[in-house]
Amino acid sequence: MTTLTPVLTDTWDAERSWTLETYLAHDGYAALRKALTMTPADLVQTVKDSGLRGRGGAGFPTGMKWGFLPPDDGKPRYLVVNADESEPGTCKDIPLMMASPQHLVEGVAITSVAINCHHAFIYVRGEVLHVYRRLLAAVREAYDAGYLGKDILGSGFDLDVTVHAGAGAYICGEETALLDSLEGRRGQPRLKPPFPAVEGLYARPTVVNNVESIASVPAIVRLGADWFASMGVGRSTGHGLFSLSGHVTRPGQYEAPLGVTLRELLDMAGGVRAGHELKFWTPGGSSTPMFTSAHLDVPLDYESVGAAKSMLGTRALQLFDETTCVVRAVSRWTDFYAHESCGKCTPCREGTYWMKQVLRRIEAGGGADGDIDLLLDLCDNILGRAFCALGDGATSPVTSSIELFRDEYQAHIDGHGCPFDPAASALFE
Ligand code: L3W
Repeated sequence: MTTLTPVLTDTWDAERSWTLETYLAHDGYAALRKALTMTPADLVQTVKDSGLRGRGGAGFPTGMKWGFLPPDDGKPRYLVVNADESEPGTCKDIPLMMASPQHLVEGVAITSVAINCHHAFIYVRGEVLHVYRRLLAAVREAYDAGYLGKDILGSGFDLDVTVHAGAGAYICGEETALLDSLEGRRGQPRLKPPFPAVEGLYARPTVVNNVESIASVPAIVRLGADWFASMGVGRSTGHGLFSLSGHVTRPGQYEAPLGVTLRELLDMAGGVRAGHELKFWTPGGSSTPMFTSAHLDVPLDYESVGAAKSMLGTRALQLFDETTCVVRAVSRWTDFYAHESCGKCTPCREGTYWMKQVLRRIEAGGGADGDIDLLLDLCDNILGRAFCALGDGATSPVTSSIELFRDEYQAHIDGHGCPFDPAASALFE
């Protein structure tokens, strides 16, 4: 039986868990002290050996990304933390930053030592003013205690950290759009390559990592790469936050080894809401193809979820029971993507708009024969043709729901309306 692995969540139940005082009482900053005795190369190797993969959705190996930085030429290089969490269902970084922001601040300091960067940025989503304020307070506490600023802990290493609030755009979670936004421009994705590791913020080498990735670094340095790599399965090492939401008895964050199954997580979360059955769920946010109750035992690691034709993404497990209309759910997600498309490329800008129109009319009872194939054709014209991952992500709920629930789409068309009572589901307006 899988049990929880409280590392990032270890202090969340403590009184004033977000303070430096609480963090220090739980081995806080022991890892930074250790890191300052190590060479940058050893630090990068430790993270490579741990097998840590980016926790922001793509699962790219973190240590390898750090290793892509060109040789140090003495000019600025930057660390940018992507704290622009906005994917529907994704809700791990914001609670982490609220409950224990010092995990992130210490991770920023250690990563900066590893890549020899002296100015790091935390780019936080604009709408979450309370998170921005908490981060500002955490960074201030760390400066006052000598963990940031000039001559950190007498090591001779200087580090400034800037917390920057965006203006509330999903596209700014795409790393290059984030960099444009941070530079003061309208956030739109840049062509890659060059990757940020080579030419990023202010055209300088830049590491962009997700909040949870960076917050995972202190424990890896303190407890060792082997400790981290002993958890998980295969190339999906370690543990992570699994966010359960929707029709579940005890929604919330469950920190568990990669490879845990939804069935095991549901055992800990009290199951699907009483008297109901699981109908569909997302393994990693709305842009990952949906699963059904047939996937309860798929190990939630990158490879197993991929083999089951989805993506682990951000481990945002949104659960929907049999009262939920899948067309309605997909229609709401598509509204989101159409609204958040930055407009830079035609397939995404026009395609998400048209998907929204077709889904809305099917849902409202005005769907025509051929509309399901029209949706699939629209997806075909977006997938692989959009400038960044937003367009591809927008097609996932549509194509996967049609594959799994085509009859339900057809029932809306044949019955000239939705057969579900939205009040019974009570998740969508
Ligand atoms: C240097 C190379 N660097 C790749 C770096 C690259 C990036 C990372 C991963 O999208 C996914 C997306 C969402 N030299 C490199 C290199 N890199 N090759 O590796 O890159 P990539 O392109 O695989 O992914 P991405 O563009 O970062 C992220 C999915 O995550 N997702 C996202 C959810 C949304 C949030 C949120 O709300 N904040 O996380 C969920 O599934 O669809 O596929 O750093 O530079 N040769």
